[in-house]
Amino acid sequence: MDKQAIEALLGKIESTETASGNPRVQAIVNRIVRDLFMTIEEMDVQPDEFWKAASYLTEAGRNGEWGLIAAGLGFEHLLDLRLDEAEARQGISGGTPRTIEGPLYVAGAPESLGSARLDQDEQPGDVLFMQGQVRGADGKPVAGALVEVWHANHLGCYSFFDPSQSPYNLRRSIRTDADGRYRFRSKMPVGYSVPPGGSTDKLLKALGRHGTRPAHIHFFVTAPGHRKLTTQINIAGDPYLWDDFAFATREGLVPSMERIEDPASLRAQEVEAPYYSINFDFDLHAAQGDLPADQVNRDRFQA
Ligand code: MBD
Ligand code: FE
Repeated sequence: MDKQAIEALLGKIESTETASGNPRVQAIVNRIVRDLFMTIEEMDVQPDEFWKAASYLTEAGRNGEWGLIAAGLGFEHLLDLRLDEAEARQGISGGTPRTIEGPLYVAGAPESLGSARLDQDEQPGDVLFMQGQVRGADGKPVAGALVEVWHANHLGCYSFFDPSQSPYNLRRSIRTDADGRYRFRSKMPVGYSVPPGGSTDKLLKALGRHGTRPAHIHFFVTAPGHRKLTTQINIAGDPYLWDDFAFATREGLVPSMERIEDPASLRAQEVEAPYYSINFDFDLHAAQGDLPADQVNRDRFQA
């Protein structure tokens, strides 16, 4: 098709917009419509294909899978890379790397001081202890920081989204103690896979991709005077460690894990079988102006 005819149509559409609209929305929508017009033209998209896409988008919304699709197409990781760059431009580097929140956080988990047990439901798998310190940019421990932690069970499923688990199973909020320390006991998570037959699964299959994440544990770390950290750690040795469908694995977020089996330790930790232990410290950046917001607004669930 004649590109000038496309330009003429774009111009006509944009000319209907007025100052009563939102200029930011106008600029972004105009850009996306232009890009999609060009895609339709250059890829010779047929009417059937266009309407199939419209149905797909409708279905994905009805299924509540937009958060999964954003992760799977790499949008969420792109936003992380852009935040990293914005911080680097202000001379901020180092600290614990951020990585994506994902769509499965639930607000309102029980809060405790210093330590918590996350596994409230009976479930198979190895016991996992994880502990460490929250530190500020000066390297000093941060007392009273809030460490929000959430992860999947032995089947890769998250409470709230999986009605077979009790509310807030494997979800807790831990305040660091006077030495800036947190500690929790849980059960080893298994990697998540997108719901079979769902919208994300269909899209990934059409792309010849899988929809599996390596085993991981999510964190929000917040403390007054510091930038909020959204991150995850991965369980070393997972076959999908560097093949995450959400592109979230990063150097610095794969702590070594110790298997502990000596009887004295088992007794001291009140566990019956050998367990795993991960030490991991969170290094925060100081809050400062001239940086993109560290509190990201998005729709979140509250149980
Ligand atoms: C998850 O558990 C997750 O962390 C992300 C990012 C996407 C889907 C499931
Ligand atoms: Fe997750």
